[in-house]
This record gives sequence, C-alpha cells and structure tokens, in this order.
Amino acid sequence: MLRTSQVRRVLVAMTAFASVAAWQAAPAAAAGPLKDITNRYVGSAVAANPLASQADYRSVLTREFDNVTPENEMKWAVVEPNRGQYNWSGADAIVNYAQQNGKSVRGHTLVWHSQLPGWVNNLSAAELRTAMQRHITTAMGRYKGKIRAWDVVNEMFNDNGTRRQSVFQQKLGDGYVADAFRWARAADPAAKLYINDYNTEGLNAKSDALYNLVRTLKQQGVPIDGVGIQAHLATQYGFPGGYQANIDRFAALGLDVAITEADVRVQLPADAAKLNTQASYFKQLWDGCHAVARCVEFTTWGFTDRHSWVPGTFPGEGAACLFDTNLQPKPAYTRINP
Ligand code: G2I
Repeated sequence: MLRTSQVRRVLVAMTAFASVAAWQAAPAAAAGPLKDITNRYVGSAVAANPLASQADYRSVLTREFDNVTPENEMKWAVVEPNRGQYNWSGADAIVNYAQQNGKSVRGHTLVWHSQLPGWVNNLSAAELRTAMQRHITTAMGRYKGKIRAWDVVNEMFNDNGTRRQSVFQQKLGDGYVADAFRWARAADPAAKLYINDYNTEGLNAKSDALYNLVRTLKQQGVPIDGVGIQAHLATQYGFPGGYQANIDRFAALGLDVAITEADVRVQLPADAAKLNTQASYFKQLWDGCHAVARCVEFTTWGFTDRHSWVPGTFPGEGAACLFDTNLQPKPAYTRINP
C-alpha cells in the first residue's frame, strides 16, 4: 500500500508531467517538505521541552518530517531513575504528539550502557537479567502499537570491533543481545527491532563486527529486523569510505537499514565552504540510503542548530543540523531537497 506521502508524490509527479507536456516551459514544481519528497520515513530526534514550548520548532518538525525519535525521553535513566519509580511524561508527550499528527515513532533506546540509572549497576547478574526484561517489557508494552521501530540494543561495540564491556556484557555475557531481542519481540510483535550504533557508516572493524553479529543472530533465528546506522559525521574527518557497500551488505542479509541519527558537525565558526562540505555529506548520506530499497528510514539527530547535542559534547564544533538556529533551511537542506 502506498503511504500518504507517496500518493502525494505520485500526484505531484503526474501534475508536473502533464503541465510540462502541455506547456513545455512550465517551471519545475516546487519541492515539498522532506517527508513528501521521499518514500522513506524521514525523521528527526525531538526533545519534549521545545516541542511543548516553541511553536516554530513544533511547526517545522510537523511540516518536514513523518518520523520522530525521542532524543532522551525514553532512556532508562529518564523513565526509571529509581527502581520501580517511573516517569513517562516526556515520552508520553512525544508519542501523543506523534499520534495526533500522524507521525511514526522510533523508540530509543532499551539496552544501552549510557544514561543508565545508577541502581542498575548495583544489581546481581540474576537481578540485572530480570530488570532488563522488565524494562523492555514495560517500555514496549506501554506504547504497544504506537512505535514502528525500536532501537533495542544500542552501541554495544567498541570502535575496534570488540564488545563494549558494559554492565550487561560483564554480568550477563554475550547472550544478553539475543535475550533482549526475544523479549522485545514478545513485548510488541509488530514493532521492528533494531540494533543501532555509531562509527558504523563505512566499512571498518566496527561495522565488520556488527555485520558478523547480525548475520549470526539471523542464522540463529533471533528476532532482529534491522540495523541502525547513526551517522554522526564531522567534516574534518572526511566522509566514511564504503558507506554504500556497507548499507548493501546489511540489506543483503535480509535486514532493514535505517539512518537513525544523522548530523554533520563543523568546526566553528561555520562558513560557506564548511556548510558546502556539510551539504555534500548530507547528500551522500541521503543518496546512499535512497539507493537501497531496504534502507527504509532517514532520521536526523535534531533538525535545528538551536537544539543540538553537538556543542555540549564537542566544544568548538556545531552547526550540525539541516536548519539554522532561526529554523531557516541551510545549504544541506537545499542539497537534499532542491
Ligand atoms: O550522543 C549523541 C547520541 C549518540 N547515540 C545515542 C543517542 O542517544 C545520543 O544522544 C545524546 C543526546 O542527544 C544528548 O542530549 O545522548 C546524550 C547522552 O549520552 C544526551 O545528553 C544528555 C546529557 O548528557 C545530560 O547531561 C542531559 O541531562 O542530555 C540530557 C538531557 O538534556
């Protein structure tokens, strides 16, 4: 079945064709918002605070995107800061926004070494296993049927391809990954289940390790549906080599691929040349996904430089998003959507 945005796109194309045929010199149809020019889910990370308090933030998000990923609001430390004490307010607000505005939601994230509440670190192996199952079951159960895809396991590898020695790895061993996916499938059988990581855009030791793991999981019948490639890039490091081939190889395993957290930071101050390089990186990310049928989603980690994690984490770097602080489209936006 065609999604609404696809139907709109076909109609726009038919109209454009008809008018070009009739008048030859008809101007090109104005491009629509991002969600209308692609038959992928196109999304952004969103934060509940600006969504509630900034009308312009909300309106650009609503206009441009048809997927939202809560930036922090579903993380374990946020939803269960103390054992058994839950706070779903931010997550509920984003899911309600999505429901009211016809947006798909990417759930982020269930099993991750970071933004873990302190109490999780102090559990015995048996307690940790139970807590992990309960966390997956509770979060996915709460939003059952409202979340299209979940990042079930996040950032489990080191850059050299070895397994990160998270509390899960140390106390539960290699099997925690398969367990997490099985519990996730049971909690919401309709949700697409992803493993997600960064520095896995190109062909390298980390993406090789990820590839070998998901191939094995598939062979073992573990319910995994997709691979999330975060795509936090920086112009000073060059564009990752083998990006297209890497997407291809995951798709060839019969998995969906999603670009889940795209942004391209530059060294500040930004200037025209840097923003032009940034634009070319975004365009390569976009085109590489669109070249592969199984690449089903393109989500950016925030859409406006007004609200981005980058300057806080990489002092002296920023301007990583498609829209500037005034919510005006930057060259990267125009390169994707001319
Ligand atoms: O680090 C970038 C992303 C890498 N992949 C996983 C994502 O979940 C991660 O997102 C970032 C958020 O964008 C940040 O907003 O994850 C960070 C934490 O690892 C988030 O930062 C945290 C700060 O560390 C906290 O001090 C702050 O209270 O954001 C919190 C809420 O603003």
